[in-house]
Amino acid sequence: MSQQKFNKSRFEAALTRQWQHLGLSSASEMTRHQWWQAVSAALAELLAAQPVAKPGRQQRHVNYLSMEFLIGRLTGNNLINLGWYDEVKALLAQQGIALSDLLEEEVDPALGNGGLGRLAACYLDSMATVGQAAIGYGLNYQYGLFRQSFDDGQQREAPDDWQRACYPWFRHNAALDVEVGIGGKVLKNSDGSLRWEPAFILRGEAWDLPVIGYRNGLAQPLRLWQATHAHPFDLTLFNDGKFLQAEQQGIDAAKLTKVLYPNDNHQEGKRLRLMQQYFQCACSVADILRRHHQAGRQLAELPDYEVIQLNDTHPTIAIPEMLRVLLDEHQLSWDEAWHITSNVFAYTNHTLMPEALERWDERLVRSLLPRHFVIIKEINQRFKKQVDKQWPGDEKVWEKVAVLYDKQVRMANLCVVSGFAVNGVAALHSDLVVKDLFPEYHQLWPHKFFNVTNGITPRRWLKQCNPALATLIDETLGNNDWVTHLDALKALEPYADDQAFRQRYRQIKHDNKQRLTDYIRQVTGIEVNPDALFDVQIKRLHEYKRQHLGLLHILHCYRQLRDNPQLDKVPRVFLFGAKAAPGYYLAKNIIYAINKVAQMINNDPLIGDRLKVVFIPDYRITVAELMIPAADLSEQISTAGYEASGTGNMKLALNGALTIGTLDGANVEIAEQVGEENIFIFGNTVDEVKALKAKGYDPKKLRKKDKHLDGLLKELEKGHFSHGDKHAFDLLLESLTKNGDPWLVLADFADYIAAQERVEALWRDKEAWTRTAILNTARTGMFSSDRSIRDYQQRIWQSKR
Ligand code: GL9
Repeated sequence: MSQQKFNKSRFEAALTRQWQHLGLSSASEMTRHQWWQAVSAALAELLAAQPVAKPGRQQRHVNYLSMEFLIGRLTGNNLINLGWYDEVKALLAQQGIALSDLLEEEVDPALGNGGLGRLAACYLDSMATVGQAAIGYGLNYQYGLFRQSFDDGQQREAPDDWQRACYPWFRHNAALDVEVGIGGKVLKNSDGSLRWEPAFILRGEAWDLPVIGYRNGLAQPLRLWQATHAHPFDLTLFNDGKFLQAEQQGIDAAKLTKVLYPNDNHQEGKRLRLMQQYFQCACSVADILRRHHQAGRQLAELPDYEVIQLNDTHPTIAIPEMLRVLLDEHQLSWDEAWHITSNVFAYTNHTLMPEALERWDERLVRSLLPRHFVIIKEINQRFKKQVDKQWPGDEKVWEKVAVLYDKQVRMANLCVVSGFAVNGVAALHSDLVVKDLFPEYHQLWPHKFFNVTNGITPRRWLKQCNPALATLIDETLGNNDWVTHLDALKALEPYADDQAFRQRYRQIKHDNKQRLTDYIRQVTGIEVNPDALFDVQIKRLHEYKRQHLGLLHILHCYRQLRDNPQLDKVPRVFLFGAKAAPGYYLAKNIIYAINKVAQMINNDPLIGDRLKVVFIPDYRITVAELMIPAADLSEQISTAGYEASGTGNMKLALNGALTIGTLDGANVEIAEQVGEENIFIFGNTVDEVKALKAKGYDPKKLRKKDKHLDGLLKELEKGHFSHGDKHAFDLLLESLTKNGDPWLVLADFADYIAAQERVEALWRDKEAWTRTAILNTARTGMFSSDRSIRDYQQRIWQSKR
């Protein structure tokens, strides 16, 4: 496939239809927002004619099931992938409209929480680009992730009504509507087989967004299901004059896809969430089977043509749903249905944290999905026989591997038992999945386990967000092969030693920092100096990610300058971007602490420009696109063993930020790629963390020994940053001391400070710093999500089963 040419007159005609539709008499009457709408809708219309990727021979079609797709703004990205950006820009310029202004009108579709949802979006981009036929299946939430603001430093949440009803990239195709049952009971047929009689029927509407391959003429759907009631009006009630009641059921159905749950690495266990999961899975399974039948294929052939990749355990209920449809609606035998199902599903694990591993109360599952519960019990019983053979009478093993245990359904176990592949998301993480999480399963089925290291799309995360650097690379290498073959950046290595190149590279970083400086002024009123070192920590707020370790370092720097005002210290701007789940009070307390410390430092005349701390509100994809190209230092400081991969770490390194980080997740592979001398590694390793915990780690002892650290904590305790309020940071401080410092913040503090000193030393040598930054860009090509997708193809999707 090759790029589709931009057809000016067709585009103009489509654009004209848009403003005519608005009842206007000329394009010039449109507001800027209407311009964005009209341009996007016109493009969407032209795109409807794009072909979808056809699976190659021997290639299975991929169904990527995810509760989250954090896609970010689409219009600019789609223009770049289409290769039409410059033409549309020129055409609009003739009308006095700046394309870049118009693109600012788009509200981010924030249909995800963080890394996991963004990964799904990068994978869709890469599948379309490498020609892997695929559909992304998710939910069309009315409210995306909440909007964040700060009120005297405290996080406030507001609903994110992103106006999905008039989002111009959507296409709704009523022919794809699906009916989904819920609740009710299981009945026995005369032949002894079972049948589910649901209490309610919902309707799932398919809302498609186009995912456009990079200049290859391909577009394929991201299909987001939206719930409505199958019969929005109860006509009997209506005819009885009970108008309000008549609409009642419709209102309940709409609740289902109203809001995205805002948790990160944490399960809440809410009934509505399980309903969302089931709704998403039932719609998707029905759609997959509909396409399969439409292609004239037999059910038994499903595994030859389709693979269903589960993005974490959130869509696990698709497994019993597939079995239910095959057994009850197609009358297959258990063995036939099992053979099909167990060769179709593959599962990606994204976390080892126990509180994130989903378990559902048996009673809840039974009440919402009685037939599925019977099926899960059957899977469990059959699996028990297998376990009994391998470990006769060993209750300890069974307790670990059972799908159903203690009146709970364990979704990860259901995935491993019922799927043909399980993968972790970085080399270290995949090792831990086998060794710590699923050792017994690995013993049973070693062939099921894989690693696929995460990746990021270079289209959005370099070409789009850092156009100046992209152009420099194009010019230097004499081509733009890197956009689809990121390994080609290797050829930049020699330029690390070229002073003129370094000068240009540094200037681009500086310009990006200036752009961010302007944004910071606009949203926070804080003035920062673009010549300072921009030290960036952007990710969800979570204890294991240790934003509070970053905070301790800030306190350390502040102390240094107060103790010695003449100290020649590298000027730094500490930049944070992070949302805390609304119910995660400790995380919110960390935000509050950072903001209060920021207020004091930013207003301390003694400090001036030498230290600034900025917590940028409402961190989201669009803000990441501004911050990443402007970062000098990338903070990746999680407790080793807890960050499964990280993907921000990859984006930052690719854009020339140096990493300060622990040997965790993909940091390990980043260090391998860029070389130990081009990264700042510190802290306890996974094995050291385990050993420390095993021997009974006591932060209080550590604090007693380290007077300096003790002094920093005391300042927080005494209300120095909180107008004398000694309890302002209780949650944070209790976790660090009284509650045993579960994330080993104090244990890594000294080594972290030492690593930060190495950062300062290198920063003082501008040329050496830039050289290292260039090597980071040149050597992070393997973190392209195109590579990840090829790994999935080779190791999982297309492998012989
Ligand atoms: C996560 C991991 O925590 C990250 O380390 C990983 O990079 C991503 C993608 O594989 O998955 N798992 C998880 O639950 N989240 C992740 O980011 N959380 C969110 O998406 C908020």
